[in-house]
Amino acid sequence: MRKRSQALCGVAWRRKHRQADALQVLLALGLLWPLGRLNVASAQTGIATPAPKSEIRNPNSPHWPFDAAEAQRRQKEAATALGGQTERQIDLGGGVTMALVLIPPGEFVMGAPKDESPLDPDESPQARVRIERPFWLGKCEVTNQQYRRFKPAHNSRTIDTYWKDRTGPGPSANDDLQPVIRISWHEAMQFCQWLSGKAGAPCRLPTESEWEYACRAGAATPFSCPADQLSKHANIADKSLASIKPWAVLDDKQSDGASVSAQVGKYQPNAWGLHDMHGNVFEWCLSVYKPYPYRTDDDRENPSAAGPRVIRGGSWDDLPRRCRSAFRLSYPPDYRVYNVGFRVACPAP
Ligand SMILES: [Ca+2]
Ligand SMILES: [Ca+2]
Repeated sequence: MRKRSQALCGVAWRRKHRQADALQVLLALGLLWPLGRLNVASAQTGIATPAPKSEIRNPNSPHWPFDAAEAQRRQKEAATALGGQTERQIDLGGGVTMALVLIPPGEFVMGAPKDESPLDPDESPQARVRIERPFWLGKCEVTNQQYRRFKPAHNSRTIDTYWKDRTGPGPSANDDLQPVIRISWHEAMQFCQWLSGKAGAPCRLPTESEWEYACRAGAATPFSCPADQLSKHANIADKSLASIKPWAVLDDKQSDGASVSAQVGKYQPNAWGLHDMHGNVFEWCLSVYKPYPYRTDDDRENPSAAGPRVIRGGSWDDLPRRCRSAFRLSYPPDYRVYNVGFRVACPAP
């Protein structure tokens, strides 16, 4: 049973990657010009904010990795330098707020080391990436309630269940405190543009490097927590999933108590106070999906560049390997996906 599950997982993973690979080939051949035109159009409407430059050097760093105590020391030091706290709230109106935490500047080694197991081919070679400036990042994924302050009619719907003895709507994904899903990359960027007016600063999606740096919080290991404690830190495809998908590929050693997306912030945070970076829902990043080593001089952090956009972190429907800090996947920016949401980033003053 376990072997069969692993085999099925491999098939599913390859299927999704074939999709991305095929898309890249079509883009390279210039056969998907409407997709590129969509991106240009979004730039013309001014919804995007340019990402900061990251410096890339050799894939080793004397400042990396660091432990949780050092992560918190650096975070407090950055907050003190800005004359404030490590956490702030944005008022979205209607009694709804959004919490952001301060991510200190620093450098890290991005991607998976060759001895990480499991490992996917697009996670290496690694690169040394420097985050030059502190930035604010959503403490949690954006919720349905928060997103509906921007688009009141949005409905994340249900996770429908269809099999031999059951057809119809399954568990809700539309509760106020569940993460918003079924929103495209363009819509996530439009939310960030709307949020900029509330925050008094230009908000956007995190770049892929910012996302991984924040997710790791100093840890060079597959997860920011010990692998044997993952179910305390993340909602993944644990044995709960069998209640809605009897055929599901799941990890029956994990027991996180949630069959679909959970209310944000229910699981333990990483050292910088970020919840659900591993699991719950995948998260759109600003960056175009391109091969490693990660670099910033090839337009991948350009919000108006064409190409599929990166998603990170895995979801309630994914095995631990897809919830790792280094795991990468992508979708075209106009896709609305049942297990993909986002969190926001704002530059610190
Ligand atoms: Ca779960
Ligand atoms: Ca997540």
